[in-house]
Amino acid sequence: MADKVTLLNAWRSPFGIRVKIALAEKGIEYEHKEENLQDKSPLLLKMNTVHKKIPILIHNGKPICESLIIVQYIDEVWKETSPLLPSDPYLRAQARFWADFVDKKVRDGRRKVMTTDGKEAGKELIESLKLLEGELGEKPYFGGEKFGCVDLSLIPFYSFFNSFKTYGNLSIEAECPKIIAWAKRCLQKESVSKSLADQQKLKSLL
Ligand code: GS8
Repeated sequence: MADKVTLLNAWRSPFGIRVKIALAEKGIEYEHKEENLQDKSPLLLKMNTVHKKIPILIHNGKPICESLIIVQYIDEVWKETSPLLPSDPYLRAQARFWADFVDKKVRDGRRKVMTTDGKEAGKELIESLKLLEGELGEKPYFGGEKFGCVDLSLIPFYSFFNSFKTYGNLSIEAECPKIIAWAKRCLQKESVSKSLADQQKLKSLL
């Protein structure tokens, strides 16, 4: 039986974008269902009874929730093509650590920049991005030569870097040039450029 894969998503969700990139990297065909988060569908409420959030991957009728867990699930189920996590247990743990760091520091940092006066939060965010720059080092991607889990965890937030300027008087371009160069490298990949939120549409919401 062919796999039936459905993604419940909202177009501008950085978490949903992670899953779209993972599916594109693996070349998996799926149905994309856009959710209105102000009026969630009965399917969403049934498939994520705990958090009631997108993204949700439905694989042959069974739901998987939480973007990083979904990405790891995709990597384990479709393991033949484009591995997203290293096979070595230590390197896998490192990749999970940095993906988790993105959630704790970049995601939450972005929220703080947008909801507080921005200055202090902006500084913290830059510090986190600098730590990520250190981890990236001279490698093209976080895992080395190949695009992987840490890259796809962070790249959806690139769309919001421009808005950081507006909120916190920040220039990530000046402070973290390596991250910007890395982001531009990622954007050259079709799996990334096709999955990111529409920039014009995003700008019109700011
Ligand atoms: C976050 C998902 C999330 O915040 C993940 O998947 O990694 N930790 C989760 N989803 C938001 C949309 S993106 O901002 C959502 O579904 N919000 C609906 C709500 O809170 O009611």
